[in-house]
Amino acid sequence: MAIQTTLIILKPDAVQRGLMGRIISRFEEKGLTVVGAKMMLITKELAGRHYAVHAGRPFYDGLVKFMTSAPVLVLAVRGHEAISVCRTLMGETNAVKTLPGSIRGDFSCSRSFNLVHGSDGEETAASEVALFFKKEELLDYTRVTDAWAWDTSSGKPE
Ligand code: IDP
Ligand code: MG
Repeated sequence: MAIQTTLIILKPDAVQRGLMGRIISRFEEKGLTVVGAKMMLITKELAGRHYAVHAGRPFYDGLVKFMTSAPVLVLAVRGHEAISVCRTLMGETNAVKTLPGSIRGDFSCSRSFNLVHGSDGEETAASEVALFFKKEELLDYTRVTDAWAWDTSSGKPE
């Protein structure tokens, strides 16, 4: 169990549909902290590096086109078990099938325009955060509510 930092991208559909605030609130309300944030237009080159694992898949060209088509909001999100907590908050990739209660389940009904990206493991989180943020762009701070967001009485977060 650990404090982790993960990369979240509010995709072009989230920005265009005016859902940035509501999606950020989901992460904040869960007890996670935004430690980095920037709006940007992702270049084709950056999209290719970020989604290299999907190169050659049938949906790859459409995915790169989508992700480079309009501004995104890139976030570094930190907290107890942040990687899996964020994936659960996001819901499954195919928003048509995923349950209401998740970000994708509540706000999307598309398999490709599914509003958010979130790192899927410790290694990808580290490399994706480094791909989008310089070290000095990540703020190392605690929120006053952290003491009540998880239990540290045993010496490790629970
Ligand atoms: P994830 O975003 O839930 O981790 P991945 O499998 O890593 O899902 O796929 C990356 C992104 O590619 C998805 O979020 C979605 O936007 C798009 N995508 C994945 N599978 C499909 C598909 O079968 N058709 C169209 N787009 C897809
Ligand atoms: Mg993925």
